[in-house]
Amino acid sequence: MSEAKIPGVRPYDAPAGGWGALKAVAGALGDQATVIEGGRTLLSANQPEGFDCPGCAWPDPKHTSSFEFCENGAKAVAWEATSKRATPEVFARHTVSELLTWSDHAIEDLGRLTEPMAYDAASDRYLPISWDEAFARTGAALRALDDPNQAEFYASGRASNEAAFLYQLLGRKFGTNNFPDCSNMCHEPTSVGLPDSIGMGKGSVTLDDFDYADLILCFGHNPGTNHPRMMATLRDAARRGATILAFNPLRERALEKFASPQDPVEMATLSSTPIASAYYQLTIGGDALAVQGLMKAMLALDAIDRDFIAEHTTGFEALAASLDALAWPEIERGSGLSRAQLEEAAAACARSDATILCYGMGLTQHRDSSGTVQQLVNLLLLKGNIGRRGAGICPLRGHSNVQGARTVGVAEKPPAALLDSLREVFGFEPPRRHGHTVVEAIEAMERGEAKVFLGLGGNFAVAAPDPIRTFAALRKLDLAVHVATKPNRTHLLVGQDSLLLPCLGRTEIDIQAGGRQAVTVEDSMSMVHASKGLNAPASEHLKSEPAIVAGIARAVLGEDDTIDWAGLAGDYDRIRTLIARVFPDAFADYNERVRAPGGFRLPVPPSDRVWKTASGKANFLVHAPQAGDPRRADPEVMLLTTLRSHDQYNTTIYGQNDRYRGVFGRRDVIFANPEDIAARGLTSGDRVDLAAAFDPGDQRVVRGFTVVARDIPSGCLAAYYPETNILIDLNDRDTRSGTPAYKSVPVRLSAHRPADP
Ligand SMILES: Nc1nc2c(c(=O)[nH]1)N[C@H]1C(S)=C(S)[C@@H](COP(=O)(O)OP(=O)(O)OC[C@H]3O[C@@H](n4cnc5c(=O)[nH]c(N)nc54)[C@H](O)[C@@H]3O)O[C@H]1N2
Ligand SMILES: Nc1nc2c(c(=O)[nH]1)N[C@H]1C(S)=C(S)[C@@H](COP(=O)(O)OP(=O)(O)OC[C@H]3O[C@@H](n4cnc5c(=O)[nH]c(N)nc54)[C@H](O)[C@@H]3O)O[C@H]1N2
Ligand SMILES: [Mo]
Repeated sequence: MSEAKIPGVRPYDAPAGGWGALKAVAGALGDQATVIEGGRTLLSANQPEGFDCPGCAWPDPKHTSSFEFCENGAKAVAWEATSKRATPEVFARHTVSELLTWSDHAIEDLGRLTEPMAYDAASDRYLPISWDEAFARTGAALRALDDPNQAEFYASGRASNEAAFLYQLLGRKFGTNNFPDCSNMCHEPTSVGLPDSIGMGKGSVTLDDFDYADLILCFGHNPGTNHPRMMATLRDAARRGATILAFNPLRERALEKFASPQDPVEMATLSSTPIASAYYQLTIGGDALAVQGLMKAMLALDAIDRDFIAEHTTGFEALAASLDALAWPEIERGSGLSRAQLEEAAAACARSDATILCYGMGLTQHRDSSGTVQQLVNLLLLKGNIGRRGAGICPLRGHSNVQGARTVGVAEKPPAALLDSLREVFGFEPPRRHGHTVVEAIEAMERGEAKVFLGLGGNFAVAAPDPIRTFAALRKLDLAVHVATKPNRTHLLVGQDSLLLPCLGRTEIDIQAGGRQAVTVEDSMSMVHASKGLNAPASEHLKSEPAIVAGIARAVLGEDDTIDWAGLAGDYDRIRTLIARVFPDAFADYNERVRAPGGFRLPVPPSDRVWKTASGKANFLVHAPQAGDPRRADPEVMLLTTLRSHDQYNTTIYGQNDRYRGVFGRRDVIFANPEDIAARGLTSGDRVDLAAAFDPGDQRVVRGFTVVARDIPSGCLAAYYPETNILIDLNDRDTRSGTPAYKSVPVRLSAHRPADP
């Protein structure tokens, strides 16, 4: 494979981190003209008195006394603290139809929204309106609905606990549980799979556990790009001799070697630390069978903790029987790993007295992911690796507060206890009927049943699968209201009426009637802490998210509503007091505890081996084994996994490089196995088309991308999201959680043929 000849594709041999990362930060700050303020801004990220980095949900070390360096955190901060502005004058120059022809990067790169705007169909432009009018229009549209379930309250995971709590209160008082949430596209299999297994839908480890683990298993996540601060933790673990094993179809550089930009020796000598000692390149979607192979081999070694199993679990016999019935050839075929490889990894599991299992989107975005998550738990339970120091399950959450928003009630299937508590504290009867997930919300819009969409952040339409159906569904709305920091494509898919409400970001000073405010967030490890911005707001017209939600609430529910919305938005301590009343076990003394440096940890019963399941124990759950993906019976059908590049944050594309994968200045590439390329009469570097495998029409095609040979298992392809979302069928999702199967998209690869005119 002569990659050197492909424009923009060249080998990148350096470790992850290192000087490349420092150079990239300087570039990101320069591009957004945030150099002077940005430098100061960065120094406050994840400091006890600063703001929570909007980059990811990895926790902070307890004593953050020195700046924790993170390239992609720096990009996220620079992107928000930019000096570019999407003012009314900018919108006056471009029609919405014109903006729709721009790239996702170009639309957001217009900069920060500065004033409330409303779509004007006559001129096909967004024009400024007053806040009062924006609230009044939203209130009127919601009140005009025949049924509160005709509204959808979407949330993306950057909203603070305070904003999210008010949002769910507004939605429920209005009368619906329609809270489609970005987690429906992300870690929903964790929220659905873990409770039946261990009684809670969150991870069980703390950051300290990584200091004591013998073995760390990494399934389907790319920390060098998506959780860069995790690299410091993995590096420390590797250096003190812990074993790290990676299970990933692609060889991700950061899981191979990492140089810490904070280590003067590594920086001066250009050396690095090896991370994973073995790298298992399983087939896309092969995780459930790989884990079953690991367990089968562990049983053969008798590497199980019988006392733990007897005292703390149910279902072991059934699991053992299912593994017994599963033949090795089936495991090998379905996982793409050999028996010898799995036995080698199982031996490492057997040797370890404390194992942590980390996983990300490579595991959760398939058709059977909730079941796969339960298999991960089975593997840990075999040796009692939950609720022990140095051991546990570690789902790597996405957005910086996606977990917190869920905790405080943004959930389309709310637990009865939450609704009972809301009734008691607020004296109204909350709706009991379950609401819509993201995909269900799209279907409801498509049918014309959902008429008003509110988005608290995010880029709903671009993040979702199937733009052909999803974009058309949004255009059917009576009203869309987008609370956002920057413009994006979802805002341009206008129906009858559309409003853009500009909000403060994490980095900005938030002053309300009660003085300067801090918000609170929860990280991947259930730690809750405060976040306080320090930059001047991007515009004097911005409102905070809690203030916007309160403004909408007053317009919808009336000025005489029994909830003092204005008072709550004026002083967030009062919101936290209410959160503490609704969730007394988790948030008692919220205001006091969150003021302690580092914050506090929410109760995580599995960490103490308390199992809030129906059986009162941790449950081994049998997962009907499925050897490989039946859709691949046709040898021409390949599975595509859709990934993030190093220069993007979900649908926000910062730049065109994916440095660690050796791609520069472009995103239109498809990684494929060299033999698969040859078998189709192609050569690495050729232009190709990728078509949805089971679609009768010819619209679901990505045309003219360049195929690049890579070390990836046969039958597997990888390409960037969101450019490839057109290939993903809306109906293709995890059967139990509804999470779109973004990581196993059946496609056909062929030589490029220009579209028919
Ligand atoms: N800089 C930056 N940080 C981010 C984000 C971002 O976009 N940019 N996004 C945030 C969000 S919302 C999230 S959810 C997280 C996402 O963080 P990740 O979960 O790391 O996200 P992906 O880029 O989707 O990478 C998934 C990894 O899974 C692997 N993979 C693909 N298919 C399979 C499979 O079938 N099995 C296995 N075992 N592996 C597979 C891919 O090769 C890739 O390494 O990051 C968060 N942090
Ligand atoms: N093919 C494919 N599709 C995927 C995925 C995949 O791996 N493959 N991953 C899925 C996952 S894991 C996720 S989480 C979703 C992401 O889905 P979303 O969370 O909906 O998308 P983002 O791209 O994170 O949203 C970006 C927008 O958020 C707004 N924003 C940024 N900061 C703030 C803020 O502080 N407040 C407010 N109100 N708005 C703000 C900006 O306007 C910006 O344009 O995408 C999903 N889609
Ligand atoms: Mo996510």
